[in-house]
Amino acid sequence: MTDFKKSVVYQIYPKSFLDTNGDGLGELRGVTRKLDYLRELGVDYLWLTPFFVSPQRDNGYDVADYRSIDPRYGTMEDLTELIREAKKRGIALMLDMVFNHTSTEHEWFQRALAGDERYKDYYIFRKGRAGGLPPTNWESKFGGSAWEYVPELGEYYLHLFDRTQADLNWENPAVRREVQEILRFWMEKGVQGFRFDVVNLISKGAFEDDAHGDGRRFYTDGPRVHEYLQEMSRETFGGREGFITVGEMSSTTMENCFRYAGEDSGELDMVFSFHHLKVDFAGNEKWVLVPADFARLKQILFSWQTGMAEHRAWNAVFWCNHDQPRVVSRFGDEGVYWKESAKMLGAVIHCLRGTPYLYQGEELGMTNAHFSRLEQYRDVESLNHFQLLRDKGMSEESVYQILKVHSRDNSRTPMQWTGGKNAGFSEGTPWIEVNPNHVRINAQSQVEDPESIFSFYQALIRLRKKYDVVAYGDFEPLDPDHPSVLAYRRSLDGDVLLCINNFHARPCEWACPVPVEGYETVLSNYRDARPEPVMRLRPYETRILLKRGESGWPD
Ligand code: TEU
Repeated sequence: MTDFKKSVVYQIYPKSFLDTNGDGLGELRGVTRKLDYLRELGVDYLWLTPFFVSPQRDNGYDVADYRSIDPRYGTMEDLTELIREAKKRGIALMLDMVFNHTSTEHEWFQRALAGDERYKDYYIFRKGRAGGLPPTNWESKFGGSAWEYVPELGEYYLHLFDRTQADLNWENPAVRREVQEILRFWMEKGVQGFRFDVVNLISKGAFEDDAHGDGRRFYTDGPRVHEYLQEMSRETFGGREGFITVGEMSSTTMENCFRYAGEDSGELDMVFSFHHLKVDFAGNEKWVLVPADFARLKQILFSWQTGMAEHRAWNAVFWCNHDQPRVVSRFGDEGVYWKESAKMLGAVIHCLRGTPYLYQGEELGMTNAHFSRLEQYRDVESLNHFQLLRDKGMSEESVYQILKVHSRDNSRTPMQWTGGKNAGFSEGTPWIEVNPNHVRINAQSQVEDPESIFSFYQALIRLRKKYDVVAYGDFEPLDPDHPSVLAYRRSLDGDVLLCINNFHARPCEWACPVPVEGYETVLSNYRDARPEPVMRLRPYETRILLKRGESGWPD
């Protein structure tokens, strides 16, 4: 069985992966068709974002029926075929479970709306305050109030996300039992893992006004969250061989993650945290233009690496997902150093202590969408914020500048398979525009090219399989205050790996704080990247150096 520490997870956004029936939307069969490509890359698990029945207000994160596949994505037979075919290739499937909220079209919510008390207690309904005010001043993550008024009931319901995503009431044991049954249902179908959407928001604390913020301090890492996760694990996947679980933790604290992903806490295998991806925000404010703060990025990554290790807890390590802009556009370079920077960013993640997650197209160096007209945007968050920023008086041009940098649509453009029509994604009209740079950036031109970004990712994945130090080694930052280099050491039983990265387009000098004798370069994005006491690092250069201990070099 694959150990999750030795594994690499590949995230698929099925809607944008491969369309096999010409309707412009990708589906499960598209994933099955590309399994050989994924095996070639070397990944172990596929995390598929939600494909359950959904009105798609938030692209499937608004689930209306947890046990059925949305016909847009295919059928149950398609899924079982995908599981079977993936298994033949040594790949297992992880499903994305959204249990903080359901779609308002879910039968439970519909019954609640009809006044059925049993189902009203599945959600969080509250009376408003005097003067027509909602129960609290909390804000939705997608903009506006987090409360929606239902005139027929004379009450508001809570929605931390879109108003069509009503928060579930985990205090109610019946809700928790429903969740467990749904998990067991999918486990019986043969899935081997779950990703839990915003799972640290499920336990709401006091319903009070937040004088200094948007309300998140009342429901983030809430009072009973650990109890709920332990119960869920115990009743379902806990202790299953080869089963992998990851929780998406929104605005979490490291102390809570010690428990969510602690070796002995019986909650989850690992966590996604996002602090390192807020280094181009102003505090928690995403809808601004702020240059990425490299020193902060390093400080956050390093503190999570060392902190989690000290507490025997495990990180999921990543740059990209369907909510994040493309990393090469964000922390790398789309121009002359496109290839070098994409490879360097890959190296940084894959040598850290944690399970690497890569998002479709990252292995090709796919870039941001550069949409410049509102019609091109699809995401509810982008559309809401366009309006909110305009209402604040910002010019259209400035709003587009911000969306181009931060919109979630950046990562949702179709996978670039070829340089041909619609990047080989669809014969029809894609639901979201294809990036015109597919003529240059595509899988077809990279798979056979030993110098490509794809080949580099393959090599990174092989490193993890070949050398235990990559998966299990201790972590230690090197020269943490250097203004352009991010470097660290991993060590295990006498084996030592150094990962040295120039994060800038300017060459720089880096004096290696450890003697370089005995090291060999196992991977780099430049030729002649030797271990030297003082390294002259070229633009976006990465050097992965390894010294073998007693076990020596394998053949
Ligand atoms: O995302 C949770 C979340 O809070 C953020 O990633 C958020 O989308 C972003 O920071 C807003 O700027 C998860 C899913 O990954 C996302 O696609 C869903 O929209 C969201 O939950 C609601 O289910």
